[in-house]
Amino acid sequence: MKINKFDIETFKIASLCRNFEIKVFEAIRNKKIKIPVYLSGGQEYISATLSNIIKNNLKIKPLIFAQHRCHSTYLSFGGDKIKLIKELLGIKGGCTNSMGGSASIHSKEINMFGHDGHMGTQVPIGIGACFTSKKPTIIFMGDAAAEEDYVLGALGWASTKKLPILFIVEDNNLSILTEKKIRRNWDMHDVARSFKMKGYNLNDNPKEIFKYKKYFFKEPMLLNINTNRLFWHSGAGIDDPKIFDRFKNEKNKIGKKAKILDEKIKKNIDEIWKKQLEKL
Ligand SMILES: Cc1ncc(C[n+]2csc(CCOP(=O)(O)OP(=O)(O)O)c2C)c(N)n1
Ligand SMILES: [Mg+2]
Repeated sequence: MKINKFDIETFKIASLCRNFEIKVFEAIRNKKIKIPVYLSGGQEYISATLSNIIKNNLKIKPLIFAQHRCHSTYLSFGGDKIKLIKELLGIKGGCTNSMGGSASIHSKEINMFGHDGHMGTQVPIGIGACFTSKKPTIIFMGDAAAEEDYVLGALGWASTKKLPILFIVEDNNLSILTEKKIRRNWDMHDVARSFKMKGYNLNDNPKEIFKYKKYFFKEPMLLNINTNRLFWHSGAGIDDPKIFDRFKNEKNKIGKKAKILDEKIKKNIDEIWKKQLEKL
């Protein structure tokens, strides 16, 4: 594979997210974090690729609406690492005033709106924000949240009004532990198309995601991106240690350069965490 600047930049963002989540994993195990936590490890290539395209390539600062599994979204789009650590540890100065916790990461700096805990509500709320402001907007939802009635109705409105929204379904095939095939016999990209908007089904390979860049924020579009959740739905545990890991795959593809970068990023994250943990 030919490695270019885009691959390296995306890797750097993903490495930040992965190494951060590994520290969160440890902090939950060591009982330093005492609140419910939703780890995004395994899924970080989605937000890393999108932020690299949107922030660095298109130079757009969209409104961001995410769901509960949102650490990687926040970090990828430039959220302050220390503020997130403080938020998770419950120390003063957290990104959501140390009151939102893992599931409701909020940040004025990056235009990210904290989630209210009802899965899928970020979709109608984000659509409303875009409808009134007309600002480019990115809305993330889980594959289960996509099944909520209010999500589907709101998608129709976004299509009718041709709003500049990028809908991202982070499809880890799971609603807590229930697989998609047990829950439904339809696909989200087909639903989007039935609402007369662009809808595609792809995996979290950065090269795949990049193909759709030309449509970003020109009109409503939904990308159903298949990925894998490495850790438990909530808390620190591993369901299937053999599951495909996009991050490791990309790291191996890039080779030595990725290993060096990853080490450096890991060291930096470890130091930042150490400092904050000492405050407890
Ligand atoms: C309206 C509503 N129903 C049920 C729940 C309980 N619940 C929390 S997370 C979750 C599964 C979410 O799955 P998905 O949207 O695919 O996101 P993922 O956890 O896979 O990232 C459920 C059922 C909830 N928070 N809100
Ligand atoms: Mg899911």
